[in-house]
Amino acid sequence: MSTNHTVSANAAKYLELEDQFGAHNYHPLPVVLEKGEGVFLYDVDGKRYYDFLSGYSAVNQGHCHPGIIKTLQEQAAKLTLTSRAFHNNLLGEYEAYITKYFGYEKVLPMNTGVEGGETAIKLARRWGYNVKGIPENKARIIFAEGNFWGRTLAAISSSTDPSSFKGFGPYMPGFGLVAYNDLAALENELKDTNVAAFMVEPIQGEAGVVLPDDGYLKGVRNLCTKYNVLFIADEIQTGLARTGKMLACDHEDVRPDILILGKALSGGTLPISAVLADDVIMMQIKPGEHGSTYGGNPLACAVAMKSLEVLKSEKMAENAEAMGKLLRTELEKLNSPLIKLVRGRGLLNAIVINHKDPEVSWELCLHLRDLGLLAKPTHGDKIRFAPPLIITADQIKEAVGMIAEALKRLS
Ligand code: IF1
Repeated sequence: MSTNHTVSANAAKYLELEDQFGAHNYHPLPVVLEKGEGVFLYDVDGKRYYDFLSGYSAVNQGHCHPGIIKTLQEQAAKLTLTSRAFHNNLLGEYEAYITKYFGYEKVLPMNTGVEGGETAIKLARRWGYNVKGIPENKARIIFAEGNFWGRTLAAISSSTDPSSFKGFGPYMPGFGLVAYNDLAALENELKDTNVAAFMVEPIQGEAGVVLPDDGYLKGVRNLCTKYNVLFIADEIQTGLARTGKMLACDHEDVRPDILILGKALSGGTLPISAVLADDVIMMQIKPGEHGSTYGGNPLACAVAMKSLEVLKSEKMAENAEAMGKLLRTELEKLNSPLIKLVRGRGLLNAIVINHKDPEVSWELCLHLRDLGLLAKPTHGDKIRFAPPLIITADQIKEAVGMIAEALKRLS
């Protein structure tokens, strides 16, 4: 049964505006949404969908979480931005809250995830020169092949995906690459005394939810300690309860030297990121050497504290662990010839489609849309299934029923 590739006449109006007036820097699934509530999204024609992307893990707490929205509305009516030229009554409270929450001495508040990555790299280079004694302008940062941490010129300079970096050179010097999940190769790189840090995602999201072997993170931690290299964990997508623990690093009880958070730090309401580290690293940056207009604004402080609070009070990590297990079990029980494998941790999951034609994954997502579930392929043959962490067992089962029907319609 072929899918309906088009949208309603009502929805088409919105696409035409985007097509005429917006940059064509995305290829979205043809659906036009106007309302979000919990695990559901509603399109302009009132049709309901399960959200199985969660804004790429920015909406862990569910769309328009009532407590987060209430906090947002109240603070927005009071004070939204002072700039860091002046103090405000929420920044210190938020800094104390988040540093205690994750067990670090200091936090540097930013906005987008990629700004968090840039901040972490600047901190690592500065620590490399001031503390490790790397010669000026010789600091190297190592990244894992298959990484994704954003779209800035520094971020694409570390990318192995041509669609990220091609045609945007020249690239940032002082960056190196190492195979993901390969401790021997990593040790080889870290022997270079000019290496200041190794920045890595505990699970590679964009690469298609790629999990390293058990023990990899522990190995990274030990090697970084052995060679006096900073371990930077990019938990922008894996953090904040997504993988069934508060941080993906918690699955191996490892503590990164620099922790980067973003996305769900605001429950999907506004861009908030944070870089956490101890004084020996954070105090290498002096007043006026780094920051941003909106970094640490009072609205973000209020929203971030509430977003962090509800993760714990509503036991979202525990639910992600249980519902993730159920989702993977139910998907495997389908025994679909089109599913090569199911992988994930907590509610960060993906299926690998057993078909080399990337069109098949796209078709499957169109069938899923028609059936009332939104997901999107990544890198051709993987489809990420990452619903909000408040999803229930009955909802998981209903969603898997839709996935089963969509697979049937494909074959
Ligand atoms: C888009 C991808 C995911 C991230 C990790 C840093 C950032 C991201 C591990 C930067 C952002 C987003 C970007 C977003 C889609 C989404 C994405 F498909 F682009 F690659 F999740 F896998 N570290 N990922 O995943 O954070 O600056 O975007 O706040 O449309 O570009 P950001």
